[in-house]
Amino acid sequence: MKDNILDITIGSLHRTVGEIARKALGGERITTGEATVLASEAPLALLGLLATTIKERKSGRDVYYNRNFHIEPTNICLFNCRFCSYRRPASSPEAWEYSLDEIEGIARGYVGSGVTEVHIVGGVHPHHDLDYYIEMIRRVKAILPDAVVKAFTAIELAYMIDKAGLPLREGLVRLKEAGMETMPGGGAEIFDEEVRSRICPEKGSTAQWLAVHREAHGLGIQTNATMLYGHVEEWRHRIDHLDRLRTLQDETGGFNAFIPLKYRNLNNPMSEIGEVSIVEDMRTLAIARIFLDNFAHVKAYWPMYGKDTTALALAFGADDIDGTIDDSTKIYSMAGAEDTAPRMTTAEMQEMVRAAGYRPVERDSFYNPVKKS
Ligand code: V47
Repeated sequence: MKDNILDITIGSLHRTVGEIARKALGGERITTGEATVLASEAPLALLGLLATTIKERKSGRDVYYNRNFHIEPTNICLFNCRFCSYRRPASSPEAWEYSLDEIEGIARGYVGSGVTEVHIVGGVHPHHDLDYYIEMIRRVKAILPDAVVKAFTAIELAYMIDKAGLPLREGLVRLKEAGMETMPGGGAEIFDEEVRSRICPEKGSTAQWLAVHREAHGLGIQTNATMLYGHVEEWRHRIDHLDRLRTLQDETGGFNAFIPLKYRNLNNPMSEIGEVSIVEDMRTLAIARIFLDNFAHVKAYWPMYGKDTTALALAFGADDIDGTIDDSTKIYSMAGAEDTAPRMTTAEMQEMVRAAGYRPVERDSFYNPVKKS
């Protein structure tokens, strides 16, 4: 350890920051207070080295990507979240709502393409019920039986199951039987109740989000977790968010990946708030990798960061860059992300990972390597 670059860096630091860095490096869990000190006082380069060391202990030289596409059935939504650039009222000429036949048509376009995952999320449509979503999953699964259906945020799920008058568990069992094999991490936003009430007052609560994921984990449905940062929240809110996720993961072990989502500010009711810097993005990512010692994966979601920032994120603890996408999501392009038609080939993804010094691994939705036939 003596002449190790990390040791030299840590040796030159403010004593408290150095002690916390050594603790994290020694594999010990850091507290929320310690994470706050690291977040505000540690040099960016140290955070990168710590997060990279921890990432490499978990996934070695591997960085994952997959072949996926999204289906966004509607942008009509009951809730009017202030950060959202995607939602339209039903009366808007920009509102869309695919029929189940149109959704089948989208799925059919991917037959034989090698996709291993279909990510389905959209607005919380006031008129659809649980049977409609069950039918949607069944039809997609019938067309793409080898692809995993990763469907619906906890907020969409809580709404459709509540509307059906069913207990959460029963609703999730029915969706699982229809083919919902895993769940994305959306809708988490920021768990702090006061901040949440300022950015999405109408949306399902933190308690509801956590309850849906807890119940899903109990049924063997693995899920992801997100955090929307870079708006009105402070570092203490980000760390509180991570802490609530770490606590639930201790209880269930059901989370696959954590995904920090940077607030993009084009055309939404909070647009007067600027976007945070790339330095802030990397600090947030690295702190998440260091703090979430019980999460196997941290994902840099390229349609949100943009490709250049995603490439850099591989030096700040990310071990996953999501998938090919094939221009099938509008949530980020409508909010101002660089790629207005987001798609990447597998060759591009592999090249990005190799350029960062890592080994690209195509994965399925559960992080098993995809065997090439
Ligand atoms: O919950 C909405 C976010 C999320 C904006 O699980 C915004 O693998 C930034 O959860 N600026 C939905 N973010 C998307 C999502 C997701 C994406 C990729 C992978 C996975 C996964 C999940 O998008 C929402 C919200 O936090 N969002 N508007 C915006 N203006």
